[in-house]
Amino acid sequence: NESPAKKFQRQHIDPKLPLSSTYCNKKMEQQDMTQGCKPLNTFVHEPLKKIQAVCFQEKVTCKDGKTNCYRSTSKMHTTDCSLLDTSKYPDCKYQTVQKERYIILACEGNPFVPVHFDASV
Ligand code: PAX
Repeated sequence: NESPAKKFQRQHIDPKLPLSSTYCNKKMEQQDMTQGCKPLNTFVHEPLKKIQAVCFQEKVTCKDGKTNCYRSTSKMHTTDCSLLDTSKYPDCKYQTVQKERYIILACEGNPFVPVHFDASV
């Protein structure tokens, strides 16, 4: 059974920068997000420790009003995978867009680690 922390790592962490425009089509499938075609998913291309450290950076309110969100103090390399409206389930097709952004994560537990990707700014 996958822990919330491991689920976050599977869905949102890939230390390697994407090298191609088909990154999201492959990576969304490999990381098991294509049963249902997840509509939007962000990968962060930074080391695990650097992403976990965000839980101890700037505290902010989450989109849903909860108070367990944290914004990174530096910009990070990210890729947004957005489901194309021409995509026909179960063949999930994504647009791949690389961005350098501040990330906002929800953190929980002991150890206090990321469990949800709230937004990027
Ligand atoms: P999730 O299901 O939203 O959260 P995600 O981040 O991969 O998954 P379980 O037990 O799995 O249900 N959790 C929280 N969620 C939200 N807000 C707070 N504060 C919070 N604290 C704890 C994973 C688990 O984290 C728990 C939550 O209960 C879940 O527990 O986004 C929908 C998805 O799209 C991604 C982020 C979400 O997937 P939205 O907009 O509805 O919040 N996503 C979204 C993204 O990857 N990139 C983006 O830019 C945006 C906007």
